[in-house]
Amino acid sequence: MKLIGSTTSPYVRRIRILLGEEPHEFVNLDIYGEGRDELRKTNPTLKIPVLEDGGQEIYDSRIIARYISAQQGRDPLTWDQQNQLTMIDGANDSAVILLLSERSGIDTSRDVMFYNLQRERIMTTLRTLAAMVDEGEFDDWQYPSMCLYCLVDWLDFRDLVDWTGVESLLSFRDRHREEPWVARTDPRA
Ligand SMILES: N[C@@H](CCC(=O)N[C@@H](CS)C(=O)NCC(=O)O)C(=O)O
Repeated sequence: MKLIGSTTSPYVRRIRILLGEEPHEFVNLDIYGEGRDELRKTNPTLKIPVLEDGGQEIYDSRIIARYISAQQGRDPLTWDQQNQLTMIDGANDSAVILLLSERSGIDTSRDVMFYNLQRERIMTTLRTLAAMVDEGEFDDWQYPSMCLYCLVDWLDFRDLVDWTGVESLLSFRDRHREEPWVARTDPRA
């Protein structure tokens, strides 16, 4: 099994944590630099992660997680867990847009519709996820908790949000720092 990604992507990190000790090769690409040609050969959507297993390529962390979870004999996600993933991905996708825009020299703090929508989505989803954390919905270290961990830690790493009112997400992150593969996949390392 081969996982193609990068050490900084939160979508890749969740799969690395899920894979844990499963035997696999990890290919770390700089997708905006010298690794882009390799990415072009790998995935026409030009996104990571990509999983290759016995001639089967799989795109998108959500589908990759389904594939790995089935192999690991994990229960399929409930509809509520699927909704949690959709919220986590919604916030994550909008935050990636903000980061790539900033790197393109665009001031995303301007009062314009497109960036207002991204910032609003990030905060509405984070507030809902923080309330779920307070209700104990992410106490178990299952795939949705791994995804939430990777989102929160990445938003903090990239300094993309003001945590006022959603501090319980940072406490959630701090409570789970010792989980398997979390330290080994730290994007700051
Ligand atoms: N829905 C995808 C999102 C993956 C994604 O956006 N990955 C980022 C890296 S953090 C990426 O490859 N971005 C490339 C781009 O947007 O051009 C998944 O869950 O795998």
